[in-house]
Amino acid sequence: MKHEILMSGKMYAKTMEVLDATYTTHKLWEAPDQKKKLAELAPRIRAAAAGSGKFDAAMMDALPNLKLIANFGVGVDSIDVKAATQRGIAVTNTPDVLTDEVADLAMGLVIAAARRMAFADRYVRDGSWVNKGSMPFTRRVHGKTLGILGLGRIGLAIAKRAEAFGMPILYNQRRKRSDANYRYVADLTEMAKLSDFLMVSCPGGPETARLVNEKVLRALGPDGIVVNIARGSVIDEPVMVRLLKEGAIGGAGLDVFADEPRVPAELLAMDHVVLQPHQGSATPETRTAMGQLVIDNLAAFFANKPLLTKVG
Ligand code: 8YV
Repeated sequence: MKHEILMSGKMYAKTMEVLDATYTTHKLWEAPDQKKKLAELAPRIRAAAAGSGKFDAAMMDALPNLKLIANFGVGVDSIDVKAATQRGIAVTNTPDVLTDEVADLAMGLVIAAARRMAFADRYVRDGSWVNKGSMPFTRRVHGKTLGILGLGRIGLAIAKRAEAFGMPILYNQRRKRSDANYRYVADLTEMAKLSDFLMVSCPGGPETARLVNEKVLRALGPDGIVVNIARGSVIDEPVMVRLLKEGAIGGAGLDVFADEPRVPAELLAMDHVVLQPHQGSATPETRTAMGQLVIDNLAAFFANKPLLTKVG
């Protein structure tokens, strides 16, 4: 007999196909009354696969036999991990397999924002090149200083790429790494002041909420560019929008937003920002590998084997 699992949110379609073939899956987003559905499933659900959307303490309380939440994604900020730990529920994520994919997009955003590639593309398409001549000059990337907020797996992969562009690298996080040869700057505002590009690559969640505030952004300055491939919550978004509008910061490359998929209307009208629909890990290779970790963690759980990528 197949085990039953709860799926709290959608994930990569091919991963869902495998889960559907392996388990009796209950897709919460398809239930007209989710509370009722959870109550009905409560006695039987021991494991859940989490895709987009929240997994909060109330959902955990509704599932007293839940022992595992296997998250599709490295960031677990949509799951109340503390509440899970208190209830003896393990949480797994999908680290490493997406690191290089996200780092590629991060460097792409550095270049796209500095060289205004999205604006330039529109400039060609709308006939401006023909009608107005050359477009305005943009900003240099190589040799400019990159300040990385969060030198974790993804931050390190970005640093490695930036080195190839001859960029001096600074980083800020709670603690200095003993294994990294980049300059640690203990104060984020100070790092922003020293940087041409501020790269946000730290985890989301309450601990980093609006860490990139007005003071930090003003320190980055009118020639500075902020790039975010982490979570929209890390930047004070309304403040960033205002400072971009005022020219107090020079530009932005953003893959993530505070209230996805909604993006502030003011950003849509700006030529000095490049916007992406949270696609950092979105290639078939990487999404397949992320899905495999969800599949393998669930399989390990039901086989009473150690989980592969447990958080915390
Ligand atoms: C998303 C991500 O999880 O891994 C993460 O933390 O942000 C992404 O890979 C992905 O969009 C799945 O919904």
